[in-house]
Amino acid sequence: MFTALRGCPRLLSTTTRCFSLLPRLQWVSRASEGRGSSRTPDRKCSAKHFNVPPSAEYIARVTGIPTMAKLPYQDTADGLDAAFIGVPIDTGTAYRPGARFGPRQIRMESAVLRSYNSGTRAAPYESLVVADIGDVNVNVYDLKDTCRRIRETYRKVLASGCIPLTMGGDHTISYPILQAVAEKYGPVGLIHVDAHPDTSDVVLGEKIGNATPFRRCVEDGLLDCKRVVQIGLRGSAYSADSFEWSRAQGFRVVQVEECWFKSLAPLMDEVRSQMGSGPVYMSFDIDALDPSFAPGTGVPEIAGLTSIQGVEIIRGCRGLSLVGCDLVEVSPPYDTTGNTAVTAVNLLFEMLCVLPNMKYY
Ligand SMILES: [Mn+2]
Repeated sequence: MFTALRGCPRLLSTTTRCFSLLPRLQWVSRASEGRGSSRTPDRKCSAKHFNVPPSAEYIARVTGIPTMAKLPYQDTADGLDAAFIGVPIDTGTAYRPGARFGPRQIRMESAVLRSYNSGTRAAPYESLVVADIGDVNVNVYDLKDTCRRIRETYRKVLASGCIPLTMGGDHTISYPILQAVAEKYGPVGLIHVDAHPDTSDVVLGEKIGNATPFRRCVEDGLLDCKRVVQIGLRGSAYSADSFEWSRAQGFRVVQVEECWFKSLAPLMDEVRSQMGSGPVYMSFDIDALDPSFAPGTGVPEIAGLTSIQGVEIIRGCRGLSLVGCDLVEVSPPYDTTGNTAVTAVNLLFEMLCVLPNMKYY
């Protein structure tokens, strides 16, 4: 409705003053937008009907039910090009808990988002039909059952042709998500941004947890190992050659020391060449960023990437055949300012803005 009214400021101000109409102004649904050609006056890219979040120019940020980016909620991925989906678990966390509250906090802080990317001039809501499809109904008592539920949910999401943008949740979730992704696409390229390789074999006797997902992915043949890059790895380790297993699989390992004091745009030129035209999944652990930017996370490590470098990595994925993205390990109880979640919100928006078929002004 907002878009329909954009060209009619007098009508808009009259309408927004009318409190009884506010709930209807929260979202522009595809269903309502289709009624009458005047409702899409300034869209040039497609005849599709899009979901457009309300603008804070007219609808106060603090109003409404907090879906991701103030998009409409729907309970399946049907009809969507991309969907935000939460996986609220921290039962795979080896250290600080709290990531089960990540999706809720990300949604709440996402009220800060606007509809366009001023840096790249991406117009995601003129390009793709996007919605928030809620959370996977996890089993908080049983991590393996949770993995089964994630896998089955993502099978359905992917079968509908939708690209999932996942809000974690601890990093365990990338394994069952990639099981579903590889079922559809075969072994995929992976851009893994993290302080840690997450390639342990067994931790405390367990094969499934937030330190093991990418070891399991390799064992299951889910990754095209020559098209895997791990960026931002650092910290104290259990041995001196902690990243050797990754290199032995054919992964490119970019330790954080290679990232210090420089733009990562040149690195991403190389990563795009490495990924080629095949399907690529992006997994972004918020702990890749320095704890000064993102303290609210499970296993913080100092001397990490800057927020700017995080954005450069994601913007450097433009042009790739991204088939899914996740942003994991936001732990709101340790996020005393909320800025870790705000950072996660903006990184997820940047992910949305590099998906295939994006329109840029
Ligand atoms: Mn991780």
